[in-house]
Amino acid sequence: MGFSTIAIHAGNEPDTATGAVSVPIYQTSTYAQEGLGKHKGYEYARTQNPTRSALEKNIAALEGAKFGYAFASGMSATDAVLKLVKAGDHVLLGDNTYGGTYRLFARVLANYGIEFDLVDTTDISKVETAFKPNTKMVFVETPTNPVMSVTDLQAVSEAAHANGAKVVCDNTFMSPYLQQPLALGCDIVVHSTTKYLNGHSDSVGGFVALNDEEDAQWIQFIQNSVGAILSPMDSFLVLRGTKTLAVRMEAHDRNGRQVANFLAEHPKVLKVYYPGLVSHPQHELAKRQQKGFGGMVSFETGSLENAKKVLESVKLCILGESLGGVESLISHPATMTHASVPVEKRKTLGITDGLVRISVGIEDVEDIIADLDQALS
Ligand code: P1T
Repeated sequence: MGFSTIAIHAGNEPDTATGAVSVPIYQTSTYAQEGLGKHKGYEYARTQNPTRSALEKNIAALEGAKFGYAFASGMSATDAVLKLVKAGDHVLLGDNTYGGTYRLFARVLANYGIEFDLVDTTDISKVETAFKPNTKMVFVETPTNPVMSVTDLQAVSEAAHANGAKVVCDNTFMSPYLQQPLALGCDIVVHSTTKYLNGHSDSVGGFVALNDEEDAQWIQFIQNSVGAILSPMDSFLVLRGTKTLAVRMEAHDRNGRQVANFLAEHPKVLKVYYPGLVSHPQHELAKRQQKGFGGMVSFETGSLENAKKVLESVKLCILGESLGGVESLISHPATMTHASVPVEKRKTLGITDGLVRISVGIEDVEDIIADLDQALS
């Protein structure tokens, strides 16, 4: 079956009690049991909820995964995956990730004995030499937030497996419509469903998709034991969102390309970060690995003053954190999403004070471009 058919039907069977076509929001904390140990498979809503189960089947199917688990946020999904490693284990972390992911490693997991090193995963030779005897996991984001670096997932997976490590890919920027990490050899996919999967800027959530049964059982155990579950209402919202994922991603991709081209030719823009531009260092890899380039575009304005002018002059684009919604959002990575990354590290990655990031929405692209044009001038 094709992607959209799976998106609309996987997990979305009509309700057995009423025939409701849309999966009901099972807003309950517990379930009546017929007798001791006799129940319909649902005991307590942290452990099982039918709305969440429907979403879990849905996104797992979209990622081509056997198992999927929905969490309260992207960060809690990542945290659950990091519970596959133990104190004394070592993780290779891509040197550019969402600031919150870096913060989780540097400020939280480090306190629990999880060692990590940052590595430029766009250069496979750097990955190959970074393994240590205790390396158990490689965690990458591709394309990265916010400088859009692209990692060869197949090459990283081969290197990791040769060294006895698992590969986790944060697929938030692409969504399963534009990139399928498990098919490229990765072991685990994580998402912030807050972004494209939900797509309407009205829910915070996360997801873990994987094929290994033993790891899946542990993730499920963590989901229940720690309890950072996605609520029934949010599960419903994301399930509603994924039905239109394909059409939304096509529109984000179309608009993203046009906005990137416009910015690349603008005299006030010093540099544009977008894998769809032939000038992007991993353009050929992105063409091969992704079905499109998506709607995330970053650009360099030269200074904090210039960035501030653009960010405060836009009228249609909304100044705010997050991404992946139908509306265009504009942000300042250095002071917003990546403020927790040390300033020296930010500089080497290109996360300067002049960097502006746009999550290109699915409005009429002429209106987005006109807004950016007036803000830049
Ligand atoms: O916000 P949350 O749902 O917990 O997801 C965290 C997260 C994980 N991975 C990536 C690639 C992300 O971009 C994010 C969250 N990012 C933003 C809020 C942002 O504006 O970049």
